Amino acid sequence: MSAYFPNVPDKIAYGGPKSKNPLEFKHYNADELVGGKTMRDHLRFSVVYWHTFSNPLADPFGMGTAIRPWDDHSGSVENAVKKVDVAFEFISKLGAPFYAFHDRDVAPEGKTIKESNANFDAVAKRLKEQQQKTGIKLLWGTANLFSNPRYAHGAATSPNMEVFAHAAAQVKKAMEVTHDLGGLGYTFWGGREGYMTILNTNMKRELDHLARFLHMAVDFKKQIGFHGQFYIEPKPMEPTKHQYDSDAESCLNFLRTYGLLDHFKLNLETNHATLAGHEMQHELRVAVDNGALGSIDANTGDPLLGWDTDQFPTSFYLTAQCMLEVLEMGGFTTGGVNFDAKVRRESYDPIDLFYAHIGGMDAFARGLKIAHAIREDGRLGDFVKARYASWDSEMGKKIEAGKSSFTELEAFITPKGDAAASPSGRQEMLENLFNEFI
Ligand code: XLS
Ligand code: NI
Ligand code: NI
Repeated sequence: MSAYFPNVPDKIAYGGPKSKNPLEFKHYNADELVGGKTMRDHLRFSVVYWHTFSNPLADPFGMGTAIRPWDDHSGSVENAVKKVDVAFEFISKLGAPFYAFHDRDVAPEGKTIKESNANFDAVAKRLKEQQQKTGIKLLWGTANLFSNPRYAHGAATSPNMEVFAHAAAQVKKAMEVTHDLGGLGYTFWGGREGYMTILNTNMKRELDHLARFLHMAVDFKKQIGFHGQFYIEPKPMEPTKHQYDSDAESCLNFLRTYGLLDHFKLNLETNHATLAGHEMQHELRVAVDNGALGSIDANTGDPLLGWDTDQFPTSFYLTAQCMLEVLEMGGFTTGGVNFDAKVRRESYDPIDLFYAHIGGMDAFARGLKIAHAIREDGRLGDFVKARYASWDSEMGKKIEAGKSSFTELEAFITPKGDAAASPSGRQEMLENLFNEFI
């Protein structure tokens, strides 16, 4: 079945940490148990259609460099159907159980909504056949509401009501197709939901419209009986200067304000956390603490480049931090580790797509083992618990239960003269402890 990647074996094998074969996993061993669960089930890897099969690798200074022998550059439905076969050969060989797409990366947009929908249906038919043949599942679907010039001013936050209506029609279709393909989720990334200048912007009205849009999506979900999880994917900027869904906390606040919290979880992306001035672990912790971590768009930025470079994750430190939070929440349910990442413009060969994904999967597999070992060891968890020990005292418990007052606390602390000294935070010792496991 080596049609498009003839030099790649039918299955990327696990070669172990000593393997020197770049087409073997060093750490990801799908069936291996970590804490009683297979690595496959812990990590739930997913390949993204847009970067892996549709991205020509252009940048603002130059055209695409990607060599993709299967692409005839016609933009035809026939070529899109062929690309499905390429995608499923790739994902099967890699051994990832899931994939994700935007409507417009799988099928070309037509001149009218009708034509676009027909194109989408034609390609979705092949996606369904390939899913059945390979057992690969759709982690989530989404609609591209940011590439077409009609969305230049936003989609659900456009000042133009007809653009809002167009976006509604597009999301309706993307939800139907996702549902039909048995998708486990549906993601909303506000591609241009934000503003470039506040001078021309009615922010309140735009946010109200975005909430209306999402409420309609919730209604439509019920209408068609789609039980997949809805996700919001935060990002603070790019393409707009200020995106409304800027980070985990702001998304949760938005969802809470508009009565949407029960219907959405977060899909957190590493490079977006960086752009928001947060560590990914911070974003994940916010979501976990609110019972709202759904899925991860796994990638990484370059510390010296200030934009969303969407690189494949390679740092064990980063992946261990991510997996600590995932394990803390008890593992993924509907979501997974979705590689929203692209190879560099200089890495234009088809084989580079394999090297990139193998490296990302290995980085997360190793991160999983590190995180599991840190939790089993227990010293880190014990330290944090001990740091808050005074809160387990009688008075601490009373405050936490909402049963104390300023007056009572004044009477409690005044005779003591001052608060007891706080023990050292031991940051460096804990950093050393973390490194013991890397
Ligand atoms: C862009 C986003 C996008 C979403 C899906 O920065 O990460 O790729 O994941 O629309
Ligand atoms: Ni993403
Ligand atoms: Ni991104």
